[in-house]
Amino acid sequence: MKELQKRAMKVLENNWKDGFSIPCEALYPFQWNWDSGFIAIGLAHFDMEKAIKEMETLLDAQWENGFIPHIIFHTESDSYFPGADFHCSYLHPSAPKKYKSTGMTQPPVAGFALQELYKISKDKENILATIEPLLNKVYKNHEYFYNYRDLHNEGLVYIYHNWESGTDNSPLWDDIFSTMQSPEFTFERRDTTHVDASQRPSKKEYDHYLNIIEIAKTHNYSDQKIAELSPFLVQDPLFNTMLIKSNESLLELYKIIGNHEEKIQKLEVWQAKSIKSFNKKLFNKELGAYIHYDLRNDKPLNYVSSSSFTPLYAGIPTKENADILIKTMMEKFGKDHQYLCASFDPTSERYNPKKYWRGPVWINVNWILYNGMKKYGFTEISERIKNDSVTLVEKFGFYEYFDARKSEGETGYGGNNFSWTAALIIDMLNDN
Ligand code: 9WN
Repeated sequence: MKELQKRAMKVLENNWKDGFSIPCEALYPFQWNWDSGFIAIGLAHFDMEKAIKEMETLLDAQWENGFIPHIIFHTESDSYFPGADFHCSYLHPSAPKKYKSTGMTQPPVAGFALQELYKISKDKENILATIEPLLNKVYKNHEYFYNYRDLHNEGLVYIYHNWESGTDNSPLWDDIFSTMQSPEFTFERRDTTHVDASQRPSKKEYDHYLNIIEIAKTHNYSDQKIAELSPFLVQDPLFNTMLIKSNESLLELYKIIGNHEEKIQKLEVWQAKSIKSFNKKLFNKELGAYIHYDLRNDKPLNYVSSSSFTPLYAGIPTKENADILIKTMMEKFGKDHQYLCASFDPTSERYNPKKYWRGPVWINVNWILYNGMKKYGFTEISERIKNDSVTLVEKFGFYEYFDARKSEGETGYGGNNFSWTAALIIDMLNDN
């Protein structure tokens, strides 16, 4: 076994907290939704029991209406803001009494994460029996999305907060925040006590983040009211790709298990509608990339980010558009002096190579792109993205994010000993 894999396993072992993993010490001391899915994939390579437990714990926090929160506050900790007392998920009538959580979600990775567990497992029969009840919860979650988050019944679901995107302070959101008059909140940041402020969002941005939550809380996190009133309402290609890929995983697994005809039919209808609208509404030919759509202000957000290429992972683009995507990526993000793949267009004025989602490379997005490129047969580039990911981690450690400029990189950024970085490096090292 490679030395790097051993080190990655150690990171995951240290971040395991009795039933779930934290993304990293101090900076993120609770369970995060999409982190858990990625972490479970890494755990599955050496401890399937923990991988399953990670998913069970996440899905146990599901609400009665199918919603799965973005953070589950299993323990008390004051090293993170905003905590359970700010989010007040209990305001929503469907929230369980058992857990404190946020009232927002994150990209729905649970479906494909469970399929990865199935693929990695050596005992196919047993794992299917174990994950079947979990798949049913994921199905219920997708039902929630299509029932409550698909405003125009077009198969594209919205997010109502930038934290739901997972790409929290992307320059994409600048346009939306400029339409908001958020009050100045008084609060104590915790993230900047763990990480240099130059690598984190600004106070002004946090005011917007808190403002959107306050609006949702005023209406007890009602989906209907949020759709009506939230200043942030976006159809995000990364988020919808995760949903479509997870639909596909549910379909494939239900077909193997058998006796799920009704669900299969529903999934096929969702899938066809989603993919059609996705290509029609979110592909921008001039930019050669998928873009985000601002539903609140009814306009496309015409920027290229690493999210623009993720639809490859769910087989959404035609072969022709896949070629266009790769061309755009290589021209803007893939020069010899760059590691793939910066999180935002390096040729844009808004690009900041050190700040969080405004430019740095993230290993979870690289993993999504790696698998997407492989699917379409872009072997050379998929190998490059895998090698770039491994090189960054070997050089700097298991950081949360990295500088895409080869000449500038002296260290990784954000949290260190970061779980999904470790987990997905393990998965890529084991994929030949
Ligand atoms: C808010 C945990 C999470 C990731 C997100 C990443 C960051 C949180 C924060 O950390 O967001 O959810 O406080 O900055 O942006 O993608 O899930 O690792």
